[in-house]
Amino acid sequence: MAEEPRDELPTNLPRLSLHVPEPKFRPGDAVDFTAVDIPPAGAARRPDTAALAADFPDLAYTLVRVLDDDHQAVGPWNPRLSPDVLRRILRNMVRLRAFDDRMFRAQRQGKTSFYMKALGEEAVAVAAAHALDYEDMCFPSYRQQGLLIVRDWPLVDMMNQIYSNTADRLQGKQLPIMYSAREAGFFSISGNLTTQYPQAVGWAMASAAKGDTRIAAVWCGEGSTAEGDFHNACTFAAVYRAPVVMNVVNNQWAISSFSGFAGAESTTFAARAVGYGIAGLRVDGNDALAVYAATQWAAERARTNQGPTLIEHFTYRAEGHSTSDDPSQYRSAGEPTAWPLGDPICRLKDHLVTIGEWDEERHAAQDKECAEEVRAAQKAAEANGILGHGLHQPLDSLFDGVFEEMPWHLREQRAQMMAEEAASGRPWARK
Ligand SMILES: Cc1ncc(C[n+]2csc(CCOP(=O)(O)OP(=O)(O)O)c2C)c(N)n1
Ligand SMILES: [Mg+2]
Repeated sequence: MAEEPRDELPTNLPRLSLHVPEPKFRPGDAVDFTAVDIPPAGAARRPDTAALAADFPDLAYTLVRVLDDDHQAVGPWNPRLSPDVLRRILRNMVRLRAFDDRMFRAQRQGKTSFYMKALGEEAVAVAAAHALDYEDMCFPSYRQQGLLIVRDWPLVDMMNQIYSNTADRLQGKQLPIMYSAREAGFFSISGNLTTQYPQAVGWAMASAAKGDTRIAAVWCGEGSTAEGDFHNACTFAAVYRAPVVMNVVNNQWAISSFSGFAGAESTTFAARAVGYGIAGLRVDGNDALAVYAATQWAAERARTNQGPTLIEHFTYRAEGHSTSDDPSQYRSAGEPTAWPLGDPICRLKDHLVTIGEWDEERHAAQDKECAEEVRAAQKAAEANGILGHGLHQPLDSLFDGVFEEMPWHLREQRAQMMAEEAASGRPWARK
């Protein structure tokens, strides 16, 4: 119970008050992002990967940027990728956007209950997946479907999971979009925010304890850094110098709470690293080349036993949080277009065009090809059923897959459920 206010207060002391963060713009407000500090591309230094974390705390407070306003790749972080690799990164971002677009619409058509887009943040997962080794273990949040897309996981399999249909390998036991693909080094997504952080650090520690060569990479949103799990993971990673790349995707929003509620008014998210003695980088998350370079640098540190790196990807969530969200209720509609770091796909496309390795016609044709690839995958997935067309899995499979050997009380519950269903006459009980 709250304590009653005191009757008598000292007259010689100021009254205490709390600071409650408030976002700059609310629905209907004109948006002006000029206060967002954007250092020029190429300005941040690039320390040697063997440098001590304490030697470059400044990199946690700036922005590593490679693509400049003239679409050139500049500065010490330029990863100098071949045009072929640049085109592959671009294509995978386009594939991801096409996938998101199609599945978002599928939810609106009632074919699934839930979907989450990565609109505007495509570079974060896609460029990182290109910079990591296929063998490295990824611990994603729900917004890194780009990892699976780059690792060429079948789109049909992802859709089967979204539809919880007969071909869903997870048998409808996970919320749509909470994929799990061990063969692609993609750890099961958890709806409980930030559990993947200590799991990733633990996996990385195990890899090192076994004398293996594989590293881990993990992602969470900026809002999720407020979870205790984030901080426990940072402590373990710092103490044991775990071979892990820790990514914080600062897309400014955590459903309807803005980044200020996770601490963004006082400092950067990359600055969390400084307090733990971890290497920290703050990166332009809409610059695929900067994301690639930072990930490659952090991965090299991890591979050479220099320990963990925390990378803040400064970006913007251009869409609602999920299909269950309506951002027009809490933020200005002008924000996504006013975001000063632009669109990651356009920026990489403009770079390729500028260096003479791409053109608008090829880009338009690629858009069509990727949309067609996704459409064909959707058709194949829907042949296995969509959510809402009744049960796709045998009812008694509900209890499978938790324990190696089912305990007696679950066997009893299963038998009771089946008996009740048989008595109800509902069709699936007879399966
Ligand atoms: C432990 C826990 N708390 C709250 C939620 C509800 N929830 C789901 S997503 C979300 C916002 C997370 O925001 P952020 O970490 O910034 O990631 P983003 O969605 O922006 O990618 C919240 C509060 C949850 N799933 N788990
Ligand atoms: Mg967020």
